[in-house]
Amino acid sequence: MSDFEASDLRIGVAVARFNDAITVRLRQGAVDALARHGITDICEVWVPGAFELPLAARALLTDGGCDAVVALGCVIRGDTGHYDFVAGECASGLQRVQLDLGAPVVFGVLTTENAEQAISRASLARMDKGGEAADSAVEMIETLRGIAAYAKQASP
Ligand code: INI
Repeated sequence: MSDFEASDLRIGVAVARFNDAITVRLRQGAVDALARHGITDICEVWVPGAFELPLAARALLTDGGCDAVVALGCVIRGDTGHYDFVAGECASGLQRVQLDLGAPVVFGVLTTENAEQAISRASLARMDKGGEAADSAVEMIETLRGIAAYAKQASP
């Protein structure tokens, strides 16, 4: 972990209810990781499914005043014929929000073949993808602020 002071950040955590046995674990991993960074200002919202995450992420950045958003969801291929639409639109929507607004929106959405893979990725004791997503959000804020500081110092 770097010495970046993260404790004054406001982080949005958007969680999809679909497959909530998995997404509650992703959410716990993310909240625990944010606490390790000293972050207490967390704006948490729940949405019906992964498809709704981009709109929630956008609102958290524009209306919610968040510095970054951790978007958490779980799309399991076996569950749906429209897996590719849900997963693909979620990913491209989140990417679009972060590029349009210039603020980090982290893709903490599991896209798996089956429930076993999802359980393993969400498990705090195993892959902890929720915690990884939260760490990525903090790292990207630090990176963007570093670039802004460099640009300011480099300009005449
Ligand atoms: N949403 C998910 O988050 N994961 C899924 O696996 C999923 N499946 O299987 O369909 C899913 N569907 C709901 C979707 O995200 C929307 O909430 C719904 O279509 C309403 O817009």
